[in-house]
Amino acid sequence: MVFLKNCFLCPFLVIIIVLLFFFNGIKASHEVFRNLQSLSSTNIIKYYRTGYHFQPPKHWINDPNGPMYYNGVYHLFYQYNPKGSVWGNIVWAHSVSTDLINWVHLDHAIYPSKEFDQYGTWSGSVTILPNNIPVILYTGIIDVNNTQVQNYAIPADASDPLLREWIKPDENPLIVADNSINKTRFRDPTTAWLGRDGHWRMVVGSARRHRGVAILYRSRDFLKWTKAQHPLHSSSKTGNWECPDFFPVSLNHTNGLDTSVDGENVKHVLKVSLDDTRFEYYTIGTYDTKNDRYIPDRKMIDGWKGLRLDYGNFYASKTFYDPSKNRRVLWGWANESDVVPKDAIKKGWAGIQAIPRKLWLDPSGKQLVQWPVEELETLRNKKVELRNHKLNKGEIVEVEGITAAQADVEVTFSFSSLKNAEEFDPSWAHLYAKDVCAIRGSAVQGGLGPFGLLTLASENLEEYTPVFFRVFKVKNKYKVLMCSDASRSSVRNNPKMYKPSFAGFVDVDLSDKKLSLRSLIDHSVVESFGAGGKTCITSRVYPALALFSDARLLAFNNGTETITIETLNAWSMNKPDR
Ligand SMILES: *[C@@H]1O[C@H](CO)[C@@H](O)[C@H](O)[C@H]1NC(C)=O
Ligand SMILES: *[C@@H]1O[C@H](CO)[C@@H](O)[C@H](O)[C@H]1NC(C)=O
Ligand SMILES: *[C@@H]1O[C@H](CO)[C@@H](O)[C@H](O)[C@H]1NC(C)=O
Ligand SMILES: *[C@@H]1O[C@H](CO)[C@@H](O)[C@H](O)[C@H]1NC(C)=O
Ligand SMILES: *[C@H]1O[C@@H](CO)[C@H](O)[C@@H](O)[C@@H]1NC(C)=O
Repeated sequence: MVFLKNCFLCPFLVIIIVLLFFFNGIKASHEVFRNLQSLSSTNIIKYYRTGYHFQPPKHWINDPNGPMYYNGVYHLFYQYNPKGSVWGNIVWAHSVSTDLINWVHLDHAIYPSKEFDQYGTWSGSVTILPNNIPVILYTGIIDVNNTQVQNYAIPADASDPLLREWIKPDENPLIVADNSINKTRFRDPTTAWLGRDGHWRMVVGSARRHRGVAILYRSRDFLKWTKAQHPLHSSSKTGNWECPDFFPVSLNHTNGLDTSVDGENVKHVLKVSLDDTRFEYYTIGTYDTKNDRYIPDRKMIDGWKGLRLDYGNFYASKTFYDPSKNRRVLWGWANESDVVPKDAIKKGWAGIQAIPRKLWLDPSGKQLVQWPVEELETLRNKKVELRNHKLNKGEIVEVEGITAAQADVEVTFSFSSLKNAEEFDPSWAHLYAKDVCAIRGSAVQGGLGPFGLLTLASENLEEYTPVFFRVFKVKNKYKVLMCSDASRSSVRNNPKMYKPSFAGFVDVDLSDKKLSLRSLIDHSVVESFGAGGKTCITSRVYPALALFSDARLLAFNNGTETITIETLNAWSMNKPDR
């Protein structure tokens, strides 16, 4: 083997083998730290805790599970370690709300207790049956080898308005992997949908070698499930699919559709979380109900370069249909990125849920659009604004008079010409947007842009997280890059800290010469929505100086084209009452 003769990788292989030996854990989607997972911290570090994002009082959280609206109450379950702040001991924690903003934390809904889940109660979904009974489908781990099965749970008392207690009937497990399925890659059942033939369908995430697969099951009674001959969909070289989400969207309007809706002017979306990249991708396509197959539209990229719900720190997301407001709502997990495990123990908590977002199909049919749920606006407090403020090259303006560490800001920028747009270097054609952002950051002066916001900035700009646009010329067209760049977000000198230059391209018509941006800033998270929610980026950042009242918010322009802030509205954000 040529590879061994000239083995520059060998030192790394040795390190990997040593690491595998040390952690000796099951390689699932999580790093496993057996010695740390039940270590609780006595003091909770406050300064990176968020003010208005979803977080339990302490310990580790990951995937949102089974979100639903039921009899007037929103339910959010989520993967939770009741004993510590790294992944482990996972249960389904349970919180309820009437407005998606104020949450009450209840007892855990599901936790390992039976043969069919004693080694773990992993992610899943809720389906509300026609008799108005919500049923949870979730993945149970049945042995030390990480063997995965699909189970169900039902409310002990469906008339309890909070659905506090859940039971796991004896028919479990509902589904075990047959021989064609890798038992350790068989998880995260979706919400089920009802076909015209009266049979339920749902998919489970999996992989056949390096091909990601959404295995399809059918059932008449929700208890006996049969594997379909073909998966709903699969895609080569994408690795293991986690947390699949399959749902219809309407071409007519921005309202959401119940998961079983199909017919005229309905498209379907398949979203998967890729274990290999730890990012999520989706395609838009057609659900061929006759053959029970999903077919992505021709121009969709079905892999690592595809569309993403969020180009930042956002994973294991899941949508649900909210009949009370006719919308489809998206939840997603934003992990910590400061962590070496030791830090997590010290901090006493890890992980947040991103602000729930309404999600719909762009009229072009080419992408989804997302916007924070309107309820968030009830937390807006003191408002400040800027109107028609010009920014020449190198100029900045501070947005004064708000709590810049806990704020919501919406801004529309305009410019008078596109002629200053820089050429898009042809050698970047194969790069990801984030790589272009790393090369052309906010400090690299340009033509049309970079311009945008400087969030969580310290007094003398020693640290800041810029969220900005940069417009490039490609032949006769324009390409808009949106960045949320954590590379200067903290002066903390921890070489292990993850400070990515997250970015996505924005498919937007520039004929009105405007670009809009909204950022939700909350101590250690900046969640941004470009061009009305066409491109979304969540960054987790850990400033050392820009804490509480020392944080500042500014707008900047570093391009030769003068930029006008047409309108900028910024609000201090209240903490929810609970
Ligand atoms: C786990 O895997 C090992 C090695 O393949 C095997 O010897 C053992 O019997 C398995 N344990 C269970 C509970 O399946
Ligand atoms: C099954 O999945 C595990 C990861 O969960 C992987 O290590 C293993 O190689 C897979 N087995 C086969 C036969 O593909
Ligand atoms: C979209 O509009 C058409 C024509 O009005 C109607 O037939 C169809 O049911 C609508 N579809 C959805 C999903 O609202
Ligand atoms: C704008 O560019 C100048 C020159 O490169 C740089 O010093 C400054 O930090 C940049 N501003 C921002 C906000 O990055
Ligand atoms: C979040 O944390 C960073 C830094 O540790 C990792 O690089 C990411 O892979 C991780 N994201 C997920 C979804 O686990």
